[in-house]
Amino acid sequence: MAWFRRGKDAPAPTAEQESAETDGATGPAQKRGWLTRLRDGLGRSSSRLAEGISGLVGGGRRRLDDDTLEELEDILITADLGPSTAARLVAELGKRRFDQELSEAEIRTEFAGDIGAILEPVARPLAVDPANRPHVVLVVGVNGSGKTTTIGKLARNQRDAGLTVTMAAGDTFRAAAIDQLRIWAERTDSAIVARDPGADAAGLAFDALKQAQEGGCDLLLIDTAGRLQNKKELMDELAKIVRVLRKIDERAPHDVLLVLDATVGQNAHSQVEAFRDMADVTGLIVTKLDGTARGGVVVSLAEKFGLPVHAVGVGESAEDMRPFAAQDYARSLMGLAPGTDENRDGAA
Ligand SMILES: Nc1nc2c(ncn2[C@@H]2O[C@H](COP(=O)(O)OP(=O)(O)OP(=O)(O)O)[C@@H](O)[C@H]2O)c(=O)[nH]1
Ligand SMILES: [Mg+2]
Repeated sequence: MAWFRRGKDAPAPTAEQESAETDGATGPAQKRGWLTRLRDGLGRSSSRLAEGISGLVGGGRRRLDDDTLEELEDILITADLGPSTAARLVAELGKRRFDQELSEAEIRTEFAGDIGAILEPVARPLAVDPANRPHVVLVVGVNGSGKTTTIGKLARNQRDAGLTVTMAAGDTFRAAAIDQLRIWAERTDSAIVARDPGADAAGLAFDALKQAQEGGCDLLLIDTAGRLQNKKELMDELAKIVRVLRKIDERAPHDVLLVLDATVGQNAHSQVEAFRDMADVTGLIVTKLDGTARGGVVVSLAEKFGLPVHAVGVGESAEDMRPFAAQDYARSLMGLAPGTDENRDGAA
């Protein structure tokens, strides 16, 4: 089942469709529902927060005075929620519950509610519109952030939804990068457009769009080389890729996805700034949340930039990425069982 919406007005999946997804899976790993994956993936972040809060409150209750609020603010910062988001969360908690005696679980529930509210406006599944034929997605980010793997995951989901996918091996710097994409193309039964290492990336993107158009392909996913945001030449190359695509279709790329590695924590902010200026980033995908206690970074990104967060990655396999759902994320981050989340897509 698709977790990418096929169009902005596509209906949410039914409960039957959702359970069919897990029922159809084979290995034990696939059978674990998405919510379990998300909760497990955010385990490091949620234990850091839970341990911090329980260390402060103990097994009983604690009065919410200024000192307690200050300590809670520090705990939120340790999970990379960032100073401004942490201050906002604590101020809101103080407004509602100042001087009351709260248990550890109540504090986590209060924070989860406010975090969910911050995330709600940015939790938007990517809307692939097959009417664009192809819908063009340019994938950008620094070295090793998870771009190529993300393309594989997106392709898997779209193929499962019955869309045809072409991948463009726009990381022309390394032969290994082209091979890595080729493997994902084979695994997902996608077409691939590649050239020899050293070829011009913009020229390749141009050819790939032409081919995808001629072949009537639904979705074109363009991989790019990882680049440090301060290397002007490489950043200029991204702008060139966009210019060249627009010669064929002035609305392309329909999406520019910035892939961020959550393990870098607050450094993700400077990456957003640099890539947004250079390539008109339209949305974010945050990966490697399973390898870090910095899961709060998604909340601080949401608060600061307001860019759509389309999906999060909690592992290396094709099943480890789903659309971003605000309440699920907020509750998992706070180590709570899932509540209801209207934006959930493909939850098990
Ligand atoms: N644990 C975990 N690993 C991930 C995730 N996403 C990607 N990876 C791993 O991170 C490493 C880098 O991923 P790539 O997809 O190659 O990253 P990239 O951005 O394409 O890298 P460059 O092309 O070198 O810039 C690989 O070993 C992936 O398997 C994730 O969500 N969780
Ligand atoms: Mg890559």
